[in-house]
Amino acid sequence: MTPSETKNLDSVAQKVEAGQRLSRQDGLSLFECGDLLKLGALADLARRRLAGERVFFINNRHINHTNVCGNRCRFCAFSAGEGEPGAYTMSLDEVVAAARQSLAGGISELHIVGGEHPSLPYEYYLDMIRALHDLDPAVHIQAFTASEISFFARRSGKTVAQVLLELKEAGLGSLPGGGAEIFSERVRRLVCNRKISGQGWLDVMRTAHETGLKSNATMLYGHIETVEERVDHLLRLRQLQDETGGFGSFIPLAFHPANTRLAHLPGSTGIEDLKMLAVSRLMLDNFVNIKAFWIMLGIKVAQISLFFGVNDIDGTVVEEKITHAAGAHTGQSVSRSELVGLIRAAGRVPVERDTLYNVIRVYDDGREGRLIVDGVAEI
Ligand code: V47
Repeated sequence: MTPSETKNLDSVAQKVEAGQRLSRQDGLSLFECGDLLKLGALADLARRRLAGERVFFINNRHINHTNVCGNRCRFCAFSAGEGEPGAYTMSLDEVVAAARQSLAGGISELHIVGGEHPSLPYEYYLDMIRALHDLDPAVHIQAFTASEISFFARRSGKTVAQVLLELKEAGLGSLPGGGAEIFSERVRRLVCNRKISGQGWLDVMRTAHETGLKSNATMLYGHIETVEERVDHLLRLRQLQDETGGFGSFIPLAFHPANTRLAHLPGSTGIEDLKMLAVSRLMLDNFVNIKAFWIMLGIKVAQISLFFGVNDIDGTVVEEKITHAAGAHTGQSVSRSELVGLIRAAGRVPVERDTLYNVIRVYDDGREGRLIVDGVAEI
């Protein structure tokens, strides 16, 4: 590190130690910092203070009901035009069958994200939520990004508030954090010019929180955004969280370039991923949960990220199409015992949570390498 980088990091470190809020300039200094381990130690301190020693995971299932999308974002390898080869749309029966399959595995959450299909009626989404809620009212349905919600409103001629209320009445529990990408309009014009604006995404989330629906927040990084734009994104999320307190977690999403129209870009490195997570923990002082989405990071980097500010490694997932279409090499699913083992090996306490971070089970039996699930010892 240059002497001025060292000086800047020292002053940020003093602020973190004193529990003070970090500024835009501090965020830039953190990204410029060449000392990854020092950054990790600071994020670890902030994590310990805000989130303690527990590491969360969830037993969930992702369903991507359609890949047909009118947005055709340049970073997306998942979407297809209507009628194009590879385009698919699940019938409601198929969505319900996929959910039913996972209920036997004791999932507590269905996580549903799809394309913005130009010709599916609004009722398809309402009926989907109703049918899934009827299937098992105890399972939390986390569905539809803020971008999809805004699309449903435009398509149905209703307001965002009406759409959210109707979906909530049908059984929607919360919103996932996707669709945020990078709030910078410069970047959005270049990579997702048909998508909801950054401000539009924040407005939908504000309305959701006012309607009593919690949500997550994300940021897609590692493509053409600058560090200034990353810091700006984090600050805008922090501001909204100050206003509503409605965000449950923040998940930085590492861009995967394969099969996208940005395939010439290299994608992020492991060091960049860890740095991104650490800076998120430090800047987002009002987000208790910083989540590493192992599907995108790889399970080993996700485990190491527990020393870089992370306190949540997402879930069992079962099936994921968006990142795998863009070249992710990770598996589709990981078992509960594997997640527990990874967390234990990091010296932390595994906790299975529900979507809203209520504790389902604390794995604190202390038996190294062994996991007791429902009274039965698993290796
Ligand atoms: O909005 C699209 C991203 C998001 C690529 O809330 C890509 O817990 C990487 O919403 N490389 C959808 N990312 C996924 C999503 C999500 C995922 C995990 C957890 C949560 C949560 C939500 O996936 C999109 C976009 O930002 N994405 N293409 C790609 N090539």
